[in-house]
Amino acid sequence: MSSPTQPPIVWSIAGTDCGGGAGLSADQRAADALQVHLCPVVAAVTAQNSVCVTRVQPVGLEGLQAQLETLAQDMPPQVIKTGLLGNAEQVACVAEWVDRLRAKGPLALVVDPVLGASSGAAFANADTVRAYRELLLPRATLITPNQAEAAQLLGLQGLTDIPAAAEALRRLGCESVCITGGDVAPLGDAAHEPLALDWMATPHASGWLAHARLPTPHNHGTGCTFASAAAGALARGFVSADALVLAKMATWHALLKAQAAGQGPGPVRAHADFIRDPASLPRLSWGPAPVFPGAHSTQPQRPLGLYAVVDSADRLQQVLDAGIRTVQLRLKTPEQPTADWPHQLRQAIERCIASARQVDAELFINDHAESALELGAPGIHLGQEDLLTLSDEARSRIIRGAALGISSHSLWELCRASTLHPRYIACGPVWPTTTKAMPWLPQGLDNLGWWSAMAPRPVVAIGGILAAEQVLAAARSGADGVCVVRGLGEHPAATVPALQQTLAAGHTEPRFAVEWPHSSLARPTADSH
Ligand code: PXL
Repeated sequence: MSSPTQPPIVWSIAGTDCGGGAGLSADQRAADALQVHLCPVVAAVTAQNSVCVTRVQPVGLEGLQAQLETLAQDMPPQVIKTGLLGNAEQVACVAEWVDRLRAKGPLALVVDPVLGASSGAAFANADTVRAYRELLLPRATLITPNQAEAAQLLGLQGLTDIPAAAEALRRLGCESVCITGGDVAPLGDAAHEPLALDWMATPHASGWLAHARLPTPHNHGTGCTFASAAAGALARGFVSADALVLAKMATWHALLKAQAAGQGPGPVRAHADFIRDPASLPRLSWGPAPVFPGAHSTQPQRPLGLYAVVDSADRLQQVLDAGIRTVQLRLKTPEQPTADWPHQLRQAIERCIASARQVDAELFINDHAESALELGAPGIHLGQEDLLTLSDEARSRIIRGAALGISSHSLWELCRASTLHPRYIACGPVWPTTTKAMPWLPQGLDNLGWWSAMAPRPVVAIGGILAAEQVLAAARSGADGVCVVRGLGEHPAATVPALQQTLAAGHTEPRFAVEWPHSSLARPTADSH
């Protein structure tokens, strides 16, 4: 009876908390927030309240098998998430089921290695820890240990180098790792807000996921919420890096909504509203140092409007004459540059700077950051791959010297771009484009609308925008700037005025409703992960 509108299915194999805080209670709230269907498979029954755990009773293997067998016949999962598993036999049972289900189709596995309660009670003996290491980690798409659990899985007393610990865990076979920081003292000093930092290491991106730490004592179920939210996001088709961004958002928002229930720490409360709260968007560091520069220079407030990409100083002059006031100069270094190339490049940049200055247009030089800074360019546009090759020092030199525009294609790239307080964040490709070859799926108006509502800086819609209807739709999605390349035609003076009118009209019309974003990368489905 499955229909296209059926929500994705996540099995959570975990413990109950009769106090309604952690375990399957938290998992259920997180799944509801992510709008996926949760099948709560009970692996252990705990007796606990908000202050202490008094008993942990693993269910018998037959009882666990019966639940899984029954579900498999009717409700096969996109994702299995494990929480509190009661013993090594249960861990082995889950591993077997993962293999059985993967023989039939793709299945992601999220392992939250619950080795102890936040109140201090131990949940796992040495056999269980070994079973996690040998049976579940090698099958896991993503694991979400806190620092104490990561150390235990690695057989260490504690962690000194968290990124190195994440790599060591990945060498045990899990595809992605996020070592959460909720169990450690916050980083921060009098001058900086304390941060809640989680280190993520995934095939697509690594870095510190950071959020201002919320000053609440009510944090019961934070780890369960985080792992279940990540599982829900994987079930919705996001890759791990994006799933972790969504999990961080959902968890931060759940902490914001947390309330006491009992005398001890109350439960965090995941809620579907997290996806539309711009304050919930975390930051992602560019490298292994948790560097998040403060907002710096003041930036122009005017709308970016129609945004042109040009490949010569002559074309730049044409689009300025046509009335465009935001331009990117994209000069690709030839495959076999002549001896004169550096000179030509500098000359083109200098001419463009002078032309833009004359009409007070904003000019962004694509790439060639060193030359652009040296020649006093007002703006620089960089892709994330290029920014990633730079040091933190080099990135901060760029943002001190020029306005910065940054491309972004995924949730994690949006979070990374936000750390540099750019003049704008580009969201693309909105529609399929032939201008640039890339792995990203079209963002569509749903992602563009979400970016525009959530990004802390103005958003530029880019990619495949040729016609007036597209400019209108991009404006109604909330894009501040709209990039048109080929669509300006050979004679921009003939096309620009109408496009500018359309863009302005779009900004005065009611905005499209903000929808859930979709994944901008296809998740591999063929192999076991
Ligand atoms: O937060 C880990 C956790 C998981 N599952 C259950 C728990 C706890 C912590 O208290 O009680 C059932």
